[in-house]
Amino acid sequence: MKRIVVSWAVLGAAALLVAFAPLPQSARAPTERLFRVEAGDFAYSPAVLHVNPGDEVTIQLVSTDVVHGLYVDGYDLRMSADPGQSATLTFTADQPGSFRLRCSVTCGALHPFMTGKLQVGSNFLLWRGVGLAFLALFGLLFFRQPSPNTDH
Ligand SMILES: [Cu+2]
Repeated sequence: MKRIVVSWAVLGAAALLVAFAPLPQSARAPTERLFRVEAGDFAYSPAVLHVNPGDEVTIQLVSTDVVHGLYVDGYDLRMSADPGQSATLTFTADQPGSFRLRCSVTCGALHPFMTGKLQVGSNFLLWRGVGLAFLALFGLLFFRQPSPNTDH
């Protein structure tokens, strides 16, 4: 019985650690990042831009069909590119997190689905969630009570 209590305490401590441990600061020095994003056929390519906090990010938006825009949620930045032309936007990725990119110019039927993502730093929330899920699963398997005997 005592062993079970100790095991629960260890599991609980591990869960707290996973959920609330301070975030490690990025060891990398901020750098300049250039992304060439092609916009066309209601999609961005690449659709996910991954940078480190503090990076100076330049997005070169190239439209391959009609006029497309690019709006960065959270950073409140927007740009648009005419067909066959490109536009550039430079900013410092000073807010960590995950930000949605979306087209800011109504470009056709699938315009609302033209989205992408700017990921600044690691997705810690996701990894914490994954860690907690694994701990819960482990706890469930480890402490599973023998199923009650339903025979009469
Ligand atoms: Cu568009």
